[in-house]
Amino acid sequence: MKKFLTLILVAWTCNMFAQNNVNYDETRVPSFVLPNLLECNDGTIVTSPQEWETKRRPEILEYFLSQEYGRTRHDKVNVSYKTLTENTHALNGKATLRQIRITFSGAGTTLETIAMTLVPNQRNGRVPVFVAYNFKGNHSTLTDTTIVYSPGFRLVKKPDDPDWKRGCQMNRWAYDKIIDRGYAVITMCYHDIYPDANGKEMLDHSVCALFPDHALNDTRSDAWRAIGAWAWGSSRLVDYLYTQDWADLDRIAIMGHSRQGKAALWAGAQDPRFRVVISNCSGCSGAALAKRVYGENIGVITRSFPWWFCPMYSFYAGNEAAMPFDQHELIALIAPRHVYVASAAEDNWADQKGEFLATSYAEPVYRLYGMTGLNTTEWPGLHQPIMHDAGYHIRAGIHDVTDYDWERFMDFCDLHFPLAKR
Ligand code: GTR
Repeated sequence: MKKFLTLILVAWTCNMFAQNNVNYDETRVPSFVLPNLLECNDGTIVTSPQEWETKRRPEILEYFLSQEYGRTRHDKVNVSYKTLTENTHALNGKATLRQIRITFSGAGTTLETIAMTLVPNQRNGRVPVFVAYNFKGNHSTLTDTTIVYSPGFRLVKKPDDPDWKRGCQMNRWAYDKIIDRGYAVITMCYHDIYPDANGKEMLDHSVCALFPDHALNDTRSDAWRAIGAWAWGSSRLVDYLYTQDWADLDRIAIMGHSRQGKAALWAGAQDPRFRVVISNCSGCSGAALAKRVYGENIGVITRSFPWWFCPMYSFYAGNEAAMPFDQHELIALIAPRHVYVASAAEDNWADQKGEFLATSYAEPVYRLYGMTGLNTTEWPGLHQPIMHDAGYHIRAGIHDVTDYDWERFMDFCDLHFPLAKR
């Protein structure tokens, strides 16, 4: 009996080791065949945008809904907005900063979040907008003492956490540059939508609780979780923009970094109001191809962050070869709208090459629309952005959002956004 137990323990440890084993060696990337974007499950080949939209695209969307991020809920939730503050002299008089309390209610639950907008004062008509979550609260993006702490923050941060410091993540928010180029920003702390930690308490404090049967839903293999909820939340920010006379509804971009890069792609795949979708260092389960199993892999991510994905996704832990879909298909769901993927040279964990290849392999769908994706399978060198209907860059440095990234994102939006409406 003792021997048997030891054997089980050894087998379990080996399995855990195999799953935790992270590969950084390009020569050990397994050979794999990606599912053909244009081949329907019944074997027919799509040859027109119409066939793509009515037949193949829904099949691919269904994979992501049922096997990776879970099913987005569409039941009606009541929403109200209250402007808490308005400062017309923000950023040395260049911008107007507003804080808006958004109250959601549904299924007997109420949830409050706080959005913050920065709108250029010098403008001629409506302005383009970046929708982008922050990680550490609205207060982390500026030192302004009037900024209210994001309500979800207290659930995940102890009172002595350094992240309570105002402006603690200002480096990620090139507000001056963004405003100077005529763009507005709407941001919100992602913890307000789904506090980013494990456990039932977090689920209960998330927007998932606004929907009937959320506890029951919890156990279904396709139950949505944090990434699905964050994607839903960014669409709610777009709903708010639709009530504002300064926002140009034809020029809305979403930008997400890392775990929010994953959520941004998922939001962009589902909500056509995002005309440009930007993923920065999104890595595993974002822009990177899963079947390369390079850097972070499904085994590692589903064990570290089980609350991000629907339960079904962990079936592919150490088993990427069995996936009937891959992340290039998530990117292709965004076409014919524009997608931009960015990598950082020191971010091997996110598999930069896999991020590039997935973007590149979305090409056939752009071609269906008579558009041009990256138009190359050759990975560019540092600081050589590719900007067609899809775009990509890799810059020097670590996993982060830098001014260089924002500048390229704005170049890409300038290229694709229609001229301003007056
Ligand atoms: C890491 C995680 C990545 C990425 C990153 C982030 O710990 O493994 O998938 O999401 O966090 O969000 O910064």
